[in-house]
Parts: sequence; C-alpha cells; structure tokens
Amino acid sequence: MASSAPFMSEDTIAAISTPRGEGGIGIVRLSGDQAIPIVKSLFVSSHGKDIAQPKAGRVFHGEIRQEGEPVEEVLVHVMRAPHTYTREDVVEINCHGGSGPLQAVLELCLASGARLAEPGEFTKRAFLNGRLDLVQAEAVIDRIRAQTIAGLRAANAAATGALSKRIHEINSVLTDIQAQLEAAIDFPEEDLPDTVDEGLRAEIRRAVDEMHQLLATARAGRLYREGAGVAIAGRPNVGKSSLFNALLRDARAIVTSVPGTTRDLLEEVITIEGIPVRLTDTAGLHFSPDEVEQIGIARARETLQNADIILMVLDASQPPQEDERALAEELAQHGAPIVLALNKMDLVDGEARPPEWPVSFAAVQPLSAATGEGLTDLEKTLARLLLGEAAVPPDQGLVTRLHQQDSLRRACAALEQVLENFGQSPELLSVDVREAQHALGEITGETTPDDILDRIFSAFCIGK
Ligand SMILES: Nc1nc2c(ncn2[C@@H]2O[C@H](COP(=O)(O)OP(=O)(O)OP(=O)(O)O)[C@@H](O)[C@H]2O)c(=O)[nH]1
Ligand SMILES: [Mg+2]
Repeated sequence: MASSAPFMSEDTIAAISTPRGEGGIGIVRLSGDQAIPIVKSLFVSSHGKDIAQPKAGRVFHGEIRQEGEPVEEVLVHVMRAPHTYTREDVVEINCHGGSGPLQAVLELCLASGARLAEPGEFTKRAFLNGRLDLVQAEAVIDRIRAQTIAGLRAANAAATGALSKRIHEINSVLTDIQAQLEAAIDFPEEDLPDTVDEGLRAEIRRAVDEMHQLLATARAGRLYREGAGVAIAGRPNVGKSSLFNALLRDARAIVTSVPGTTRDLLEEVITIEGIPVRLTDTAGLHFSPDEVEQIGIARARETLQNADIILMVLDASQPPQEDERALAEELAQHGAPIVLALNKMDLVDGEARPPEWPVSFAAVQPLSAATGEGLTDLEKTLARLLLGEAAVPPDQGLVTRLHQQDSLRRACAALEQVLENFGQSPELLSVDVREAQHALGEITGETTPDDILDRIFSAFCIGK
C-alpha cells in the first residue's frame, strides 16, 4: 500500500481509456492502492526492473504475461500518489491500439483484483480526493468534447479554475457578511450601528451584481459548449442548398435548377465566431404530390421545430410568390427568430424588392450564394443573434451548465431576500445568506447532493 496517499479508495479500478477502434497505441488505466501490485503481478520487465520499486523509474518496457505466456508487449507508466490525476496510485499500460490487445490486458487486470471502472470514475475520484472541484471536473468532459477552438478555450478556462475563482470570491464575501451578522446575533442588545448596516448592504449588493454578471455569461457559455442549430428553409429552388454549400465552403449538397432537388435533411457543423453551428439544409416547403418529397417536407418541419434560428431563403430575382407570406407565418410559429436571406442578388438590378410581411424578421440580409456577396454579414448577424449583446471572451470564467445557472439564480434570490429583509433580526438575515452560500457550493461541488454528483459523472465515458 502506498502510504503517502491519505485518499485511497477501497478498491482499484481499471478501464480502457482510449477510444474504441484501431490506433497506434491504446491505454489501459488503473487507479487505487492495488494498481501497482496488480500490474507487477502481470508484467515482466525487459531489463529485470521491479515497477514497485520507487527508485526503478516511471516508465518500463516489457511484456504482460499470462501464466508465463506473453500476451502483449507494453510500456508501463507508473505514477505514485498523491501526484496523479486521481491522487491515488495510477498505472497506465500502453498497449497496441486495437480491441484485442486492450481487452486481453484489461481482462487480466480484472482477473487480478481490479474492478471495471464506472463511467467518469477516474475523474470522480479526482474530485472526491480534492484534486479538482466540480467545475473543473465538468470542464474535463468539455475539453474532450470541444468542437471549436473557442469551445476549448472556454473549457480550459474552467479547468484552470477561472469560474471557481469567481465563485469563491463571492463566497468569501458572504462568509465575511455571515461573520458580521453572527457577531450581531451574539450581542443582541447592541444594535448594529447605521454605518455597518450600510456597509453590509453595499457588500451584498456587490455580490448580487457579480452574480448577475456571471449569469449574463450563461448564454455564451452554453453556446460554446453545446453549439446551436440553424435550419435553412424556404420554397423550392430559391437556393437553400446553394447557401448551405456556400456557408460550408464545400459542395456538400446537390444543387440543380430542378425544384424539389433536396429531399433528405443534410446536417453539417460549421464554426461561426467560435460557436459550433449545426447547419441543416431542408427540402423546399410547398405542397407536393410526390411521396418522397412529402416525407422530406415533414422532416424539414421537425427540424424547424428544434432550430435556434431559422434562415428563410427567398429568390430575390423573382416577383413575390403567392405562398411566401403564408410560409413566413408558418415558420414564425416555430418560435425561433427568423433571418430572411434575400438570395440571388447577383441577378437583381438595384435594391431587393421591398418586403412587406405579416411577421417581423430578426434580420434581413441580401446576399448571393453564387458570388458569396453578403455571406460574411450573414454570419455576423447569426453570431449576434445567438450570443445576444453579451458577447463574452471564452477564456474568462463562463457559466456553461444549466445546474450552475440554477444555483446562481437561487443564490441571487436568497441575497435579494436579505436586502429586502434588512433591518430585521440578524438571525433571519443570516439564514438567507447561508442559503446563498449553500447554492454557490453546489456549483463548485462542496454542497452538491450525491445523486446529482452521480448523474454528472455518469455522463462521462468509461475510462475518463
Ligand atoms: N444566379 C444565382 N443562382 C443561384 C443562386 N443560388 C442558387 N442559384 C441557382 O438556383 C437553382 C436552385 O438552387 P438550389 O440551391 O438547388 O435551391 P434549393 O432551394 O436548394 O432547391 P430545392 O432543394 O429544390 O428546394 C440552381 O440552379 C442554382 O444554381 C445565386 O445566388 N445566384
Ligand atoms: Mg436544395
């Protein structure tokens, strides 16, 4: 047993930590007090070294053997508690990256006393052992899943503690306020002098302001992490697929002059100002007797239901069409803001025809999918609509998750209650301050209930 670690869990866990499929290498990872003894029992060093000997080194070449027979040539990386990811002893066995070798080595580890790790269990141990707080633990998964550089920067900022620091700063102000209130409880006959009263009130207001600022980052935080959906819709042949391709900078969708070309949904992820945007091209919306097209139209409507923004495309070179207004009204029912793209401007002399519509658009953008005119402006418009006015740089501490947002809202409400009750007994005020602290502690993990923790970590993959 590695006595240097006060954190050791009761059992040693093992899992394949690299993705399924073939690769140059693959890694089986173990964590726990038996990690080194288990691997020692399976491993024969090429240089006669003992991996359990701290002085022998950290990386060992050799073979994993089963009853004396070589199973796999490996590199074993030994990391001793507490300077490891989980703060327990960790051993990583570098194998050839294929399911055969990895599965064989994992099974030998399990047969020798390790237990198969649950999803996210390595990171959960890092959290339980105080190596990471909850914000940082959740940022681990965000780093893995980041789809854009901005998303990675946001996750990195959270992982290095940018958000946690802001939460702790607010919390320490609240601890101070709590101390002042408790002092007042202990000496009830001494009323708080007015100056202290005002000072407290100002401190609480500042804490509320800071929390509102954090809440204002939630939209950007969620967008960098989860991305957004933009669906292209419109009548047949107006140039939806051409616009899809132009935004993608790739001839992904089939474009022809025949109306009804697109039937199935096409989805691709593009990056607009750091936001991963799932762009969907849909079948032209109109009445069609064609069965295949009808199915495509039904699918298009389903996608529109879930879009964050609908991009309604119009052929600006054509006179107004009968059913355009009805289509705009139909699209408006989906609830997402609609951006009207006036396409084929390269065929229009002068201004696009003045729109007169039964619905209001979030923006109107003249463009040409053929020449690229207006596309940059369209992207800027989409980014502005998605991020709102509160565009925040990704590397400051952003609120990225709903549960963080919810806790902040509750903390804010509790402090607003304190401001409202000011002048009443310090005991009463103290209860709400404590509630605010409790809510903030749920973000960093200090006061998060176990079932919520379980839910958070079970969303990770096995081996992480
Ligand atoms: N001149 C010009 N032609 C365009 C432009 N955009 C699209 N087109 C042409 O318009 C025709 C229809 O384009 P698509 O992109 O297939 O239109 P769509 O809306 O996807 O059509 P469906 O899939 O049938 O609903 C093609 O012949 C395109 O080359 C544009 O900006 N300028
Ligand atoms: Mg099309």
